[in-house]
Amino acid sequence: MITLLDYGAGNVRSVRNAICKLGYEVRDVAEPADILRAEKLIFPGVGSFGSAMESLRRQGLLEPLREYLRAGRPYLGICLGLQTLFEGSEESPGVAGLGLIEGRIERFRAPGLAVPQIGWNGIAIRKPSPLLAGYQGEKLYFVHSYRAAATPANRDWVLAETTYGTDFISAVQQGAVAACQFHPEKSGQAGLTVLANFLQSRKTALAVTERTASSSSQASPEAGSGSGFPPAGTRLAKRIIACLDVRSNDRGDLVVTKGDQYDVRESGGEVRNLGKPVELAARYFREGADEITFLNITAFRDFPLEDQPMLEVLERASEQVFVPLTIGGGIREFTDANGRFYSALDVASRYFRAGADKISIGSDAVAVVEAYLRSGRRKTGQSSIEQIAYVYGNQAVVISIDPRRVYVRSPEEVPHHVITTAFPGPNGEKYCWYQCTIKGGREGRELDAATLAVACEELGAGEILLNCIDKDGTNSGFDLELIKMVKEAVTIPVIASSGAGKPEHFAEVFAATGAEAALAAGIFHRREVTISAVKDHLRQAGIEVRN
Ligand code: 1PR
Repeated sequence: MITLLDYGAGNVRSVRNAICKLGYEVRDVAEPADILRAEKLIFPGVGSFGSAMESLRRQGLLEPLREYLRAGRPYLGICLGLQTLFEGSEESPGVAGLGLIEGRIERFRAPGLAVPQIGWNGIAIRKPSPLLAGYQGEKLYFVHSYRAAATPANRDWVLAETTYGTDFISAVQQGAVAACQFHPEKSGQAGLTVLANFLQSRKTALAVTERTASSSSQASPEAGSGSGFPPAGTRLAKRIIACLDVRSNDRGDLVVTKGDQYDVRESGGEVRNLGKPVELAARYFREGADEITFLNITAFRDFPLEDQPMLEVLERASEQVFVPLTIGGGIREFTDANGRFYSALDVASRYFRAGADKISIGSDAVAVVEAYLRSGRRKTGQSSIEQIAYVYGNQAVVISIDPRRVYVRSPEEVPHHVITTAFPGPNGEKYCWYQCTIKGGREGRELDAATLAVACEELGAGEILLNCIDKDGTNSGFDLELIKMVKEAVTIPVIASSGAGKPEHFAEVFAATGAEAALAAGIFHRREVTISAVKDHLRQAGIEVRN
């Protein structure tokens, strides 16, 4: 029996699913005394440092948790569950942490470094531990903007370090108390092994002497850092994402479909059917996708909370898929037929509870940014982006952009972000801008993709999913000009999407634009190219990928 400390902030379903998959039962902390009754406690923190500490305090959980930790009883903190063990965080000045480990959490800061760190990175192991038994040097999944640094004062706690701009602590352990910055529940088989090691360990058996695992780093032992450890030397991988566009066909069955420039109907008028959503997601997990995205492409018409089949798809997929799941479509406020109001946060919360790790906002982001720009960039805290980022963290909010190329004769012709293009327009135009659209490309707006991306970052979005209607389904390669323009405009990670036709296109987009991830749909659904063929090619091209 495992006790899960879910203080109500968000998605702990992934952790719950992973524990169940490993054959254990989960009990929730319902009252403060449950903490001291726990045999083993898992704390998967969600949201900000301040909101996590405040929730613990409000619910009377802080003191029992401190007592549990002081007694050195079996504990596994995940992500924020590691950070809260420290004294405080730059994220929430003035808020005290649990104070078990000396040091303060600070934001990632380095020129050109995309923040949050989202994706798969290695770990350099600093001491032997049964928590990492069977670990073979695989990359693990991280998603965070803040990190702890190793110092002489906390050195004894450090179990592993990872490099992202700088070296940071990716796992800590003393006796039966352990925590990791990566998400074992989302790190594929390697992560499940770490979790199983914790679940199987006898009460205090995490403190152990023999060497159990090897380092995944290319550390050079002679170089030193302030903490006395050699450089971790790990590298973040470029992510390969499989995307499933989902909608009902004319018989009402939910299918994975795929369009050509967003047109998903065959010439006979039928919605193209490329498979069942859960089966396909499970296949991509097995085949090595680093992430899976579901886009409910007609959700702008219907209210997604009435779309039970879509929620079921997510629930069932999250029981089988142990890499991050993103879901998009219809995330906006809504009033139902009975006059009941739902905020965009309500809709997103339902998706998170059903198993999403991130949500993606398309049409509503355009409306939010139009209002934001009209107001002279005044933040109200009320928009979907701000509200969801506040509760679930910036990294949980992805903005899906559906731009279309518009040619112009000169940059002065429109009040938008115009670029010079190497692919002149039908009348020889040498310039173009990228127009944002809503409702799956059905309606163009007077807003360009770069301006939208920058405004969304200001409002708290954590990542950009950059589609391109002109390129979608063409297999002709990504729109490098578009992706480079947006990548240069923002500091959050950018996922390149639309147009992948062969492995070379992935190497090209990473080399030419610096995008953090690349997404494809058609070539994977039709089995024209496998995910492993893409990764083999990237590896040969010297681009870091997850095995
Ligand atoms: O506007 O918040 O309700 O969200 C709707 C979501 O649905 C948006 O993310 C939007 O991109 C998506 N969407 C709407 N209509 C379509 C359509 O295809 N008719 N799909 C659609 C977007 C683009 C990618 C696609 C890549 C890769 N499809 O998802 O997977 O272009 O394709 P490829 O590799 O085959 O070229 P809201």
